[in-house]
Amino acid sequence: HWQMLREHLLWFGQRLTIPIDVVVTLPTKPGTPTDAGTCTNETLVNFSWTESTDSVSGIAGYNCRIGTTPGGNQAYDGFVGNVLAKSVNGSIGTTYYCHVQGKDNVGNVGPWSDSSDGIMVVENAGVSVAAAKFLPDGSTLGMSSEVVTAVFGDCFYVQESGGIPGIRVDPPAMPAGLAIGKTVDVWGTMKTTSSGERYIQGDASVLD
Ligand SMILES: [Ca+2]
Repeated sequence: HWQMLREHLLWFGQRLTIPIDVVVTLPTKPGTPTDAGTCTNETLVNFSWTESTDSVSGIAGYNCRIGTTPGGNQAYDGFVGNVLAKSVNGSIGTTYYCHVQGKDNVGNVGPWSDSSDGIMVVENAGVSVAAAKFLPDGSTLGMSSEVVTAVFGDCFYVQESGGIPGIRVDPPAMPAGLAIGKTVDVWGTMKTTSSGERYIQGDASVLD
């Protein structure tokens, strides 16, 4: 117990040190946002994530960025409130990525989540190889669970399980884990080579 007796008196006695704990906790890193797969024919692109926590002050909500590159913010950059999902209107042929950051009730922000793995808005989702070949050049498409039948240095071929024909896919870089017999999802844009071969300028993710 202490008491100030009079102001402006200089104190020459023993110094007092009174420790004060200031507790600052930052929100935890939220879960990586997820999307509806590798491609969608819905123009409303939805992302959802698992919560960030803050044991002291509680979570006020999330800063959310949605971009056309991993870590980008070209499509959305803002505070979404205390929800675990955000949608944007996507453009056909564009791939979208999302990452989020928790904000607590006293304004501290935590680390950004990792970026989602991307989802492309396409005109034609779930098409077969045969159907893809009927699509005009420039059509965007997605194909599910195709089987890899050949792999070259800069392209590969897929076909339906047990089916013929196959179609060539030209990716920007060969997908990790790609090999003959693997099952892949493929998405991209239909094109035709100068020699008349139909192919997909696109990408793939290996499912198993
Ligand atoms: Ca995805």
